[in-house]
Amino acid sequence: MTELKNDLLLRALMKEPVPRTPLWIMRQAGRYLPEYRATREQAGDFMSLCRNPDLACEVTLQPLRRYALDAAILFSDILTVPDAMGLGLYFVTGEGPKFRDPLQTVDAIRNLRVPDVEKELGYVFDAVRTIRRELNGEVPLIGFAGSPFTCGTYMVEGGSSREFPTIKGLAADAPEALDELMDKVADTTTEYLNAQIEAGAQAVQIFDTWGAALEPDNFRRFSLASMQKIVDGLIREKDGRRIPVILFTKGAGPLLKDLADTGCDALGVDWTTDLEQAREYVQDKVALQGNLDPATLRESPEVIREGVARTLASYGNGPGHVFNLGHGITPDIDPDNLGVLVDAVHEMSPQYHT
Ligand code: 1CP
Repeated sequence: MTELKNDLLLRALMKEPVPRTPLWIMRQAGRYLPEYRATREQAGDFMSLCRNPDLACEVTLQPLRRYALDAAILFSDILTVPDAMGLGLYFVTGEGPKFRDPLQTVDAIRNLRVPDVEKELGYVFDAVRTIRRELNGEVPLIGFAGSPFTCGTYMVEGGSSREFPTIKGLAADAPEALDELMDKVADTTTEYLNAQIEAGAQAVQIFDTWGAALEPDNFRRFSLASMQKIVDGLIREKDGRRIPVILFTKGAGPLLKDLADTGCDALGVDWTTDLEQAREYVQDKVALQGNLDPATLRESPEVIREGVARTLASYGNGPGHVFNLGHGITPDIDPDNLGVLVDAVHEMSPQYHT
């Protein structure tokens, strides 16, 4: 294996000392970049892009050519897992992801099978191997999956949702069926992430975008418990290095306390919780990643720099911070504005690591 030239991300995720705060950006490969839109066009559509290891590698590397980022993140989607479970993922332009066969009954959940991950998702592991080879040790590669609850919302509702009527109905009327769904997706996801790690992912993040839409007790029963099951089943060391696990529940707030007790290495934090407060919640048990509001990137360079300064100051001194946005970068952002943010993190963060 090639020696890693920049391991700042892995060190920060382990709360080891670093000379400056490392950074990557959620959704760093995506529609705000003209070169991404051109490659997607070349692929034909989004899923064809995900299924083509060379083109998925190309879009993974695009943001690294523009910006001094400290990690690459695999280009794929969280919904490849439900797709592999037989639900038939497709995309409608302007409407986002949809499933041809959503899980509309308790029987459909009972009949759901844990798939052969190598067979159904081999294209993802091929992409991971291709990206690792092309990265040539410049920065680490982050693998990822969705949380079972977040994937479950799309599997049950059949697409994006704001109110989650069907899955909340299951939580109220048939909670054992929802437990069973969470278990099956957790088992599939554990195998899926372990196969990404075997293929070369050097850290993994679980995206729990919708878990905090539940009441706290239901968050713990369905979303937290299923992420705990995954954390317990993951490969945590490979080639003599720890494989850090990051959990990102959007809007977690005080639930960060519960998330810190799962045995993960780091937690993503969104902008509705100050990092100073988040540090208190987790009692320095884990590293923290975040948390500038992505809306800041629509503002002037001065406002962006102020946002970076505030975020770094909010975490304060010492190791254990990975700079990121509090959620994904949106398609309307001017790529130059992300450059302002990246330069500001490089310039302003060393003072917190003396
Ligand atoms: O038009 C296009 O090109 C498709 C847009 C797109 C992109 C660029 C989708 C469809 N997925 C992706 C890539 C993607 N999705 C990544 C790539 C790696 C990166 O650079 O970060 C990742 C990590 C995701 C994760 C993802 N997909 C999440 C969790 C994170 C989050 O942002 O909340 C969710 C909820 C999805 C579902 C999904 N896939 C695509 C869209 C537009 C959505 C969101 C739909 C919704 O809001 O309900």
